[in-house]
Amino acid sequence: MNGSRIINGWSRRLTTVAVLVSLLVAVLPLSAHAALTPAQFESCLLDRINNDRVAAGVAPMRMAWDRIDTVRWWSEWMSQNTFRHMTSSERAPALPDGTLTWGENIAMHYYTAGDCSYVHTMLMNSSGHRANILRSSFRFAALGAHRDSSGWWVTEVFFDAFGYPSAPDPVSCEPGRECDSVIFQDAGSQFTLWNELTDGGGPSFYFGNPGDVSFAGDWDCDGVDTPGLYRRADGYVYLRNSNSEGVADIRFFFGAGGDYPVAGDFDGDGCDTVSVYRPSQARFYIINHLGANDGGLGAADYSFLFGVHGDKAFVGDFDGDGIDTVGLHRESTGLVYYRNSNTTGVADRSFIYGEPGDVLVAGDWNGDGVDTVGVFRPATGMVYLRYTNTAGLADAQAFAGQQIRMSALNP
Ligand SMILES: [Ca+2]
Ligand SMILES: [Ca+2]
Ligand SMILES: [Ca+2]
Ligand SMILES: [Ca+2]
Repeated sequence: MNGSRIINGWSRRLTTVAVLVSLLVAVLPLSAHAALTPAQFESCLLDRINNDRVAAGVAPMRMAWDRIDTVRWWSEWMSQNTFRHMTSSERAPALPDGTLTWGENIAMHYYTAGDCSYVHTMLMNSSGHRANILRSSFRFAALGAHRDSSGWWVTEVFFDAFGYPSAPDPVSCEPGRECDSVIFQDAGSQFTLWNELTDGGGPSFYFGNPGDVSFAGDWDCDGVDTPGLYRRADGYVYLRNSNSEGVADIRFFFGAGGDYPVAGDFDGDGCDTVSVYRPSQARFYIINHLGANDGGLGAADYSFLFGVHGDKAFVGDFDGDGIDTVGLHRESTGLVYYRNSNTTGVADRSFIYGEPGDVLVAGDWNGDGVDTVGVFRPATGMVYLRYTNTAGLADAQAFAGQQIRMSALNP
């Protein structure tokens, strides 16, 4: 640790909130190791922190995934401005309602490669930072890392809060049930499979182009859901029959420019097909077969009016009768409403779920045969699942990182 340097360290105590903040900077020579991503660096820090806590007889901390964006932002802010602690208003988004106690470490390390060990060891060798890392009253850690040409900038906020987290982590599906999994699409059109939202990211593969709107379904009726894409500019549909890298197995066009794709089993024959919602008309166009060979599908089997211009369409079996029907989500307010038949009429149910900007899908998260809502929140990378189609807190949550779209995958 030659060259490490403590710039400042201080602590103060408020009546209800313990505040422990420390700053640290170190200089080390560069090496040829490959650089980690910020997410890898943060996970590395959590591992080191928890190894040291367990060795000291203290319970490990859990990552506060829904608070990560604030500490990452702060690390980036320091890299562009100056090395200092957050003010209380800057820190506020990192601390949930009901915060009982918290502490903050910041560090800068002039070492752009290797893993997080140098930064963590430097912090552990400083009494104030070490006390924060090992404090038994802290149960959660929001760890944010940012790398620039000079090195790694790190912000660690530790806390405990009453009523946090608001939702438990998802648990594996109960024996004898079949629960939906999910597949994520990122901005580069890379797909990542998750097994029941519990494995933190399974196989990844590229499919389609950035900008394609993804969904999932069982195109060949073999019981396995796989991705599909809709190119909204020209109405082209690209379907893949396996969850692996490769070109589309099925290509055709349906709908018109600007349509929004929906996929599901609208006639209950066990095969999913691709239909569209035309926002300009607030009309769904449903068709129960797929096209082929770059051809057009022709007219829809039927169409019906539903919803309000600008709302985003989703599909699910909300009453468990084996037939998928349509719903709409108003991203500006979180309003969710759906029908249990593919016909014009008022919504069979409506409620508010999630926050503005959330991306909504429906899936059978708990394996009871009924599809319910889940949202992906791009701003924080969090997924929130609800086991009933009602307003309320999430029944489970997970962290998916930088994705743009989530689709439910039947097992
Ligand atoms: Ca299939
Ligand atoms: Ca069908
Ligand atoms: Ca149904
Ligand atoms: Ca369910």
